[in-house]
Amino acid sequence: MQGSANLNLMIKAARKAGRSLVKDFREVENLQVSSKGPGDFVSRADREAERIIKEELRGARPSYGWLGEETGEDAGEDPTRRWIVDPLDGTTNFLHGLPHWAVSIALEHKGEIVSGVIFDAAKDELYWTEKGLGAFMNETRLRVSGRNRMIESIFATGVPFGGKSTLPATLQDLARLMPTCAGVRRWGAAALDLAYVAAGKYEGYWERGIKPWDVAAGILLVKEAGGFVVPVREGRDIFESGALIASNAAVHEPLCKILREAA
Ligand code: LIP
Repeated sequence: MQGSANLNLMIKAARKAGRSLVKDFREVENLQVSSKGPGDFVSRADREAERIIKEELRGARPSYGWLGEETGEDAGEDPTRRWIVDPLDGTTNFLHGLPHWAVSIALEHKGEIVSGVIFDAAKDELYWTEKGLGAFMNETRLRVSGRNRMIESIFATGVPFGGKSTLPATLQDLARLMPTCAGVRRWGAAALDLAYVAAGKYEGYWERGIKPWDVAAGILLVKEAGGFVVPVREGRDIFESGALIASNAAVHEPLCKILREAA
């Protein structure tokens, strides 16, 4: 399947940043035993990955805008297009030597995500999508799962940490949802949670208090794999509210009902 020139550019940037992160990840494992831990080292690895991506993308498309987790927002001459980038989604996993993190890059055009790449470099799994073209992992086409019974379904979420205000609502979500399903996972990388919904591994994912760069590429991936992505509160903008529900078609309604009643 042939993607656009922009998609190829995004894949190139994600692979290049991924290589740099894999090299640093090996080092992180050695730093766990030091009393200071690998915190500063990981911050540098994260910033370096964003630098690499920015150099690749802005070098080729200097007029596009930019929204990156590390370097923030920069409008660009072309107000209709911007890159939305998380160079290292799953930073806490990376910091603790857990191989579950990814590079996430999306391209937005006139307010709509048109291409997305999520690269799980530790597992060499490249998720990619383009509007109207479908969703893929490496060469394999992705489809959301067909499971339609809540009690057989597995869901993923992110549980707020470090005193975030969204914790009580998430605990309510868990209390209402867990008795109805086969389990809830909290793996710590939103981009991969969405990729796993697209790949039919999870039936759904939701999170409150999430940032655009964590989910921009994954939202399109789920939609292009035949799933649904909606804000937790109807009518809200996902990026502004930072709260979303993504799922296969079959459990979409019961999942939304539970999560919308919780808070
Ligand atoms: C993290 C997410 C994680 C979520 C955290 C955080 P980071 O992104 O992917 O799943 O629960 O709130 O946003 O900070 O590792 O890029």
